[in-house]
Amino acid sequence: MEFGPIIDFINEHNRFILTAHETPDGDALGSEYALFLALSKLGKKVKIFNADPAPEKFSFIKTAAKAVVLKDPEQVPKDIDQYVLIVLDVSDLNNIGQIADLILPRVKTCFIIDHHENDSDTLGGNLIQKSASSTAEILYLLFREMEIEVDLEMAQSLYMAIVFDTGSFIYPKTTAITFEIARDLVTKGVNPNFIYANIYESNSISSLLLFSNVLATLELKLDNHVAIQTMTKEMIIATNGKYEEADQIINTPLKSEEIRVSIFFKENPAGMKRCSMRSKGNINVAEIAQSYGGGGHKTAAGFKCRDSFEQTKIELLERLKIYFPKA
Ligand SMILES: [Mn+2]
Repeated sequence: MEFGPIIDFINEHNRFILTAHETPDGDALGSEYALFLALSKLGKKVKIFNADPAPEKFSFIKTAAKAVVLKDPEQVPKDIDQYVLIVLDVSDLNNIGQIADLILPRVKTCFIIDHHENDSDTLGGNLIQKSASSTAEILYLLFREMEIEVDLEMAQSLYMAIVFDTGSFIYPKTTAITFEIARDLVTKGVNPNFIYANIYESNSISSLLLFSNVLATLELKLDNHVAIQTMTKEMIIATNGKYEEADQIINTPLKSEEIRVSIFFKENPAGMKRCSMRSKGNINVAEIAQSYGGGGHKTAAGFKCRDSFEQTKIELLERLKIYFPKA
């Protein structure tokens, strides 16, 4: 990995704003926390601004890093023109919400650190490593290069990010490097079961009921190779479940051997519609997501739905047909 440009960027500037993609996930938050702590150690002034709140389940990480939700222009530092922006875990600047309007045009410059497949925006510098399991993996290697000591607080943040983005070390971008890093973080005192339990065994009963509603919508298409599930805002309201606790539902159909693609249509309580896709093997769902203005990885991607779920469903099945010629 070419760390020169990001190291120069860090050395040349003193005030940093960190952000990540909308609806930040474990990797987005863990990466922000770890980089916040690393930059603070170097004596830099650092702030984290996100478009959306951090899901409750990640609050078990006790850290000095505070991810602030940017809601109104008053929150922007007065000396914003003295700051630079580092965008983490996303390379499409359409996916950083109001940060793109309130922060990006007013900072000195910006740098992107990411591992998604999208064609990246290049407003400033870029460190894109598509083969990395997570943004946190790239950051760990950067800290090692810069000889920044990873303390327990940073180690927990990085580990949370890696566990989240690899589905506990099983998704396709999990490599020997991922395990080497995990080994070092555990050596530093991270407790793997503690992190796992907080991420994957901490949902509410309401969300379990929401899950049962969503699973009941399951449709099997293209000779049982494609599973489709739908979560409406009515289901969220009726069960009192949490939208952000529904992120694992998409993985359930993939446990069946025949299922090669899992599609999840979801609507948040405000009525915003999204489509997430997961696949096995060679089916590139990132390519499909990109054609709808979204992005992701080859086997995990998503986009915002402009049309109805029904219309989008028809189009997606049409696109997926080529993978299942016998269906
Ligand atoms: Mn990530």
